[in-house]
Amino acid sequence: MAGKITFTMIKPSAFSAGYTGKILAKIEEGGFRIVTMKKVCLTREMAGHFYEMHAGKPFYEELTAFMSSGPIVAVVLEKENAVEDFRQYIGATDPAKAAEGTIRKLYGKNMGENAVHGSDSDESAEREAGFFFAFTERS
Ligand code: 3AN
Repeated sequence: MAGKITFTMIKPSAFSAGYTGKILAKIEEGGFRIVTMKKVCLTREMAGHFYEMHAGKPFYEELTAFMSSGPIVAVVLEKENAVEDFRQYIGATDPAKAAEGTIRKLYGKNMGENAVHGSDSDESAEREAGFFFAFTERS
């Protein structure tokens, strides 16, 4: 079943804690199809480009330092209503405020180290998927 896409990253803290398998299993249990994925070590510059809409915000330097501190897993997901459903599924940005059972509640530590990224719109999902993957890798 073809659906819309969203993009997620398993963040360095979750990857280094060994949560990648559990998080991917939970994502699939939620009905999201893994379209493509890869492990990547972002440079500070790459992280800066990915989060460029946040440039100038108080947490930007900390965020880009963190996201380039170790490997991440970049994943394109497909599902009907993918962006909105995935944001519901992962929970609030702050793991302390995330609903019980959500990925950020289960595996997040704080606002920055919140286990996973989730696109905030269809346009962001396309941009973010395109940041990591060529169109030919997305089938
Ligand atoms: P979300 O990922 O839930 O859409 P955004 O877009 O507001 O959240 O923020 C992007 C990323 O920046 C978040 N995933 C989070 O890791 C980080 N972030 C947001 N707000 C803060 C903050 N106040 N302190 C530290 N990191 C933050």
